[in-house]
Amino acid sequence: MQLESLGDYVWGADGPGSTALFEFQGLDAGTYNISVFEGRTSDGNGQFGKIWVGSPGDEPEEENTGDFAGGSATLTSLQIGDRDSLFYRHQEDDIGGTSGLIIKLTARDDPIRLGIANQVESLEFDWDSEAGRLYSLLSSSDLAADPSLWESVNVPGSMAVGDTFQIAANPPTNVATIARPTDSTRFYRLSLLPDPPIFGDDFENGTGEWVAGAGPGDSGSSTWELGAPESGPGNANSGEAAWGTNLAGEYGNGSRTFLRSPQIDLTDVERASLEFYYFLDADDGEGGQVSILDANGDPLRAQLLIFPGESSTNEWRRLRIPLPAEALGQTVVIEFEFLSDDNDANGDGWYIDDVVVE
Ligand SMILES: [Ca+2]
Ligand SMILES: [Ca+2]
Ligand SMILES: [Ca+2]
Repeated sequence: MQLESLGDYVWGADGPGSTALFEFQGLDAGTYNISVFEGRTSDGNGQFGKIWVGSPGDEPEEENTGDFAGGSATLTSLQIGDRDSLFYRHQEDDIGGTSGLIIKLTARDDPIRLGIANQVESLEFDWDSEAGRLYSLLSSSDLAADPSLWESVNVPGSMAVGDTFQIAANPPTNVATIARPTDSTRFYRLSLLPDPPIFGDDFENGTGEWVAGAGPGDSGSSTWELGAPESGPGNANSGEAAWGTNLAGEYGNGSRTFLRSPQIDLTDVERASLEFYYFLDADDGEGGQVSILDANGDPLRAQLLIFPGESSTNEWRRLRIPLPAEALGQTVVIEFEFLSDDNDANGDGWYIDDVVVE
């Protein structure tokens, strides 16, 4: 998915110096060859990009594809772990472009070793586990059945989340014992579950510890409200509820109104991304901004993101951005602030839903 656009890409053009960053999530762990190519055959000024693995902060300083004008470039033997993303940053130079990317898995990482001991009355499983990870033991009487149809086994000590019994890691080796099933043949596999988000709120369960308030000079003409939007997008991005600067009707003049998240503990976190959905309809010179605050409400990173008004997004948009280094290793608060001027040309405002830090 597209992660961000810089320079002219924000405005839909593609002038020299513009960049566009793409993130590919959820790739199977293994070794990869990554190829990028340009379909156009005549490109007099070369074509370059950056390809890397890990997180946005691992971006190389310089291009690393080499010149692939009129052809292609391939980076070989990239190791992608199960927590890694693959990134491609396109570097625009006004002539040519990127026609595509080929992501080729050349060797899948070895699966986790799962041992099973038959104890007559019970079955004892053991596997090598990694700190902080979550596992699920899956079972089926049909080896050929689609893995998504295998049932999650209720292992003693596991935690039910939906239909999945999550087993916390107990490194270096997890041991789980279950009563031996009565059927004559049964198959088991171990699933490594994705890391749960550090923080997430779809706003379907009330205000919680979110705080709506006003900054210095606010006129009081608009406030952040939680509920079903009647103006703007006309609906929440998920479920029934979202936050909006006036859920029914336009915002007023002179707004400086903020919405602050609960405290989010990033004490032991080395990298994290912020994701949320937004709808914005504001006049020129007005709009929203996102800042990262510390636990006392002081800015760690003011104006991490700025959303200038001018026209309406017309739909909910997803945004995902890595949290800056200043925000890591401590407890933070995310602030969404909406600002309007004293000009009567106003819009439906800013709406926020589905905030996730992971
Ligand atoms: Ca070029
Ligand atoms: Ca919602
Ligand atoms: Ca205005």
